Amino acid sequence: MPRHVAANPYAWPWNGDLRPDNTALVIIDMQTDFCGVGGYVDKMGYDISLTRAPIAPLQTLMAALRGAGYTVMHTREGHRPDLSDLPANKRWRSRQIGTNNVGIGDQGPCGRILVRGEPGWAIIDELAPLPGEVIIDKPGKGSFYATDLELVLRTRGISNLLLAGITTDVCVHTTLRDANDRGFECLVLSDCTAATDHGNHLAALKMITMQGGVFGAHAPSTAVLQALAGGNP
Ligand code: C5J
Repeated sequence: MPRHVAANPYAWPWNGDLRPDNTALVIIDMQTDFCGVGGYVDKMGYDISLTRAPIAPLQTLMAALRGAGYTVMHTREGHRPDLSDLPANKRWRSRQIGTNNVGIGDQGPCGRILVRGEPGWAIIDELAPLPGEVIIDKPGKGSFYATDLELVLRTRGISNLLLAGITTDVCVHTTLRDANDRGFECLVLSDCTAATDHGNHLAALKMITMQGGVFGAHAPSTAVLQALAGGNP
């Protein structure tokens, strides 16, 4: 019996094959550095109420998906403490915005910015991974680059990805595009993602809808909950 999520621009997934054992929720970079007080995004001067907006809907969705036996995975953007995996241009650019020439790898209110093991790099308590859930540590914006994400997904037989987290226009979109090119069927969750600029969030969602769903589809988390409850055959 096929099962779909009511999504834009098509009922997702394309083949109606939505099951707990072939579908994963991937929550991207819900770290203090991106959505916490004193973190990297806050330090750059952006409004963290935008990047915190996905927290509440994600809590509801995570509970439902975990309860139904779906895989829940997490990513963290961050660099080795010796910064040997931090490209010089990434560090330089990150120092151009905000105050005091402070950027990635430098000391901030939450420890060294986007450095593995520091307080700001941690996933926020509200969305803490459960024991046993996969966490992917990534040095770049995409979740596939220099990680074992693809191997983990293929090993588990996962073909459908529900993408959530921040930011819609950067790490979520890079992951979406890379996943799509690898043949994964992707749904971006419009209320469980956010950007540092709301216009960018909306534009990033709109891009997905071009060419019949060039990267997949998007939908609010309520549509996923409805599908789990048995709606939308
Ligand atoms: C950024 C991310 N925006 N997680 N990272 O630098 O989107």
